Amino acid sequence: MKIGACFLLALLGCANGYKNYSGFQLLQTKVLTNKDVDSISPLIDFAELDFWIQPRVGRSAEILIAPEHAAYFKGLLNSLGLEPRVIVDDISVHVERERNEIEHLRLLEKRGGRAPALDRFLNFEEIMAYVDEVSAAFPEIVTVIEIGSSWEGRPLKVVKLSNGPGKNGIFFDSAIHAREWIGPPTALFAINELTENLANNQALLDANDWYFLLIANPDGYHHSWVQDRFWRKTRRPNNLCVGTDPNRNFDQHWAEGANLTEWECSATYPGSEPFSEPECKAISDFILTTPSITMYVAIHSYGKYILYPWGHTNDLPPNVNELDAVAQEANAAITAVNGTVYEIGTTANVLYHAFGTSNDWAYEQAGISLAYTIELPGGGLGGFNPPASDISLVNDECWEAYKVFAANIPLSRKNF
Ligand code: 0X9
Ligand code: ZN
Repeated sequence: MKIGACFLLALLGCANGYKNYSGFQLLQTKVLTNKDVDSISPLIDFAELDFWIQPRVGRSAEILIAPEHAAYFKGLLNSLGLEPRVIVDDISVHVERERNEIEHLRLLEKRGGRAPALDRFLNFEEIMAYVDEVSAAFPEIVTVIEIGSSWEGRPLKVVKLSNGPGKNGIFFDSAIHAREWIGPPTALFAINELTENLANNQALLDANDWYFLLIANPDGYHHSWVQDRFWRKTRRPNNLCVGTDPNRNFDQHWAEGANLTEWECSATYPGSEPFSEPECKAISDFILTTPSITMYVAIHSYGKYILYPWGHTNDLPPNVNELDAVAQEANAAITAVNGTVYEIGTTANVLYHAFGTSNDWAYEQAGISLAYTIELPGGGLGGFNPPASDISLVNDECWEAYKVFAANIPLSRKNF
């Protein structure tokens, strides 16, 4: 049995259960023109290519590629005139650095109090343990609402912070994309500010309720810790491959524009039908049955963007002026911390077309007129694993932005 398991792991290219990323390269294209974006776009859904930065005019795309496919795809990109160059020669070096750093910080840590470790990344169990601790320590403020379970049976826990009835609320989803580890720390930081540090933040809780779904994709998040650092999707098996992109699985212009040829194995596979993923269905049910939530923020990485609808069209949404004004205010608050500047605009205009996202679903289907996606900074050379030393600045910046969002919570839902 043991030998069989080891043999299987070896076949899968795993050492100690970890997916082996040695020799995986991060490629960067030249700055893309309109025509370049058209010629690279058909490659987006190729299972062999993991786009870390999607193609867009005036930017370079970044693509992770396995060693066995590198020569072919570099040739292909070159033949399209996209001038790929290797910006990270061996991404496994970064994965190992990160793993060692986490172990090192864990050893140094002497946890006694309730405050979460805010200076390193926390795994799913550590985050759930903190959720239990904080709700036990602040029962008059913190309620944990289990809104459902993941495919593998992990709980989807929403932390609700409230000091009285009758208030409107802001909802955050984070780590819906498993590998985007920089999101949950910013939500943990906010929870800590509203509990341990409430004396300095009382007005924020007097004004409204706060809801945090810290890990919206628990199976994927767990998988990204124990097996494949760059896992993005859920873990429900399909016919050919495992996982659906939960941020393509919401029932809003679902699967429009999806590439049918590289369907199930693509990083942005939208699932067999809208809400095929229990994680997405649970979010939708919870939001629809909690009408006091009138603001939605999806926390992602990486790229330093504050995005708002639409993703499915380049048209502007009805209340674009209001959406933009609050985003500008949030960006100004971020910039005031340390000079960091985020880019602002609609997903389709600033980034790329995206269908079936939680952000646009909340806006159109739930009538949440202020609904955003914040793409937090990348870091180091491999964008999804910034060093732990970056966490504190990102937390400080995000906290300022989250306060601006909360200060602008609409009074009610709206259907345009
Ligand atoms: O592609 C995505 O789902 C998000 N980017 S990421 O690199 N984190 O995967 C952007 C989606 C933003 N758009 C909307 N939510 N509308
Ligand atoms: Zn994401």
